Amino acid sequence: TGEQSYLNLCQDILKHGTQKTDRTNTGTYSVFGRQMRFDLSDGFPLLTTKKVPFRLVASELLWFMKGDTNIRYLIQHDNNIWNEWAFKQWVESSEYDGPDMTDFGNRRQKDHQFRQLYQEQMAIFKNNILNDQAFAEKFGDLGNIYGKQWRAWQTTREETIDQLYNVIQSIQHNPDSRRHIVSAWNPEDVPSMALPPCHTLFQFDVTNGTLSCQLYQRSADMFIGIPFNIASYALLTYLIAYECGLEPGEFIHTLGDAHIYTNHIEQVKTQLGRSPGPMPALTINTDKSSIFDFTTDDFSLINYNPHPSIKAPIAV
Ligand code: UFP
Repeated sequence: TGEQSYLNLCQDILKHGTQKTDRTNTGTYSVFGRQMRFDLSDGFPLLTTKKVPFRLVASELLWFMKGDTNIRYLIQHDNNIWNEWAFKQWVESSEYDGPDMTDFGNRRQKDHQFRQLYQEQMAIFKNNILNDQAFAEKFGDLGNIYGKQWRAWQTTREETIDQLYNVIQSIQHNPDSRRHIVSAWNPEDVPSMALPPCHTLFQFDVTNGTLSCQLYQRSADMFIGIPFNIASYALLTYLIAYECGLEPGEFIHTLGDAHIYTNHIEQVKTQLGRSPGPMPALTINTDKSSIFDFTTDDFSLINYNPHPSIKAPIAV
């Protein structure tokens, strides 16, 4: 369990993974159907074998919880993790008349001159998102991704469903229910999303005053995405537990296609050569009564002493 289960799964994929082509033209080693478990009463499961940027996990989760799908909030919080997805929509739109950005994800890695052009265009794009409200509304929105589905799932009867609010109500009023579910996978909306949800559905369980969460993730980039996803759902579980007056129990992470990109192999091996340290602890500001009023200043990690971060290209 814990960080070791993450490291074991990486080892398993390197050893037994099947080489596959993928959407991003990078290539992966991949396995299908695996599970990791993290006991949240042991501490907060932020990996220690490399530094994981908790600050970015926190602002992204609060962004989801607000029901926001526009990258403007993230950029205001100096969080750039979703920029490429919005940028892609912008450079493919008819209003874009800058240099050709086709396949920028791959080209920026191979072509130094192109990389500079890309960085210039990205800087202009970010600036416009921050300073031009109309531009942000049009090109900063990623479509009906997580925030929309969690907080305002659109029904055929022109109503919206607040799944996150509802699940908190059901945990509080009917803890033994086996229906504490939130789904981000909305088949009608999938084609319009910048990126179809990777973390598709989660379920809570209440046992002996503790709250556990299991996530089904359809597609898992083990090196870059997964350490982040573990931290994000662990944090969500802590927050929902706090809201419901429960103790955090387990986070169970179930994976569909679990893969290591071929250009992350060396980085994974470096990480596997390191030994995990003690887990940090999460502290929550108990002055606020509702997690929906939380800002990134309302929780922090203590005793996080990871090995250094490891750089790797991200597939777009
Ligand atoms: N990915 C993650 N976690 C995430 C996220 C993306 O691992 O939270 F948003 C990775 C999985 C995959 C890629 O490598 O991003 C998505 O590509 P696809 O939609 O083709 O599965």
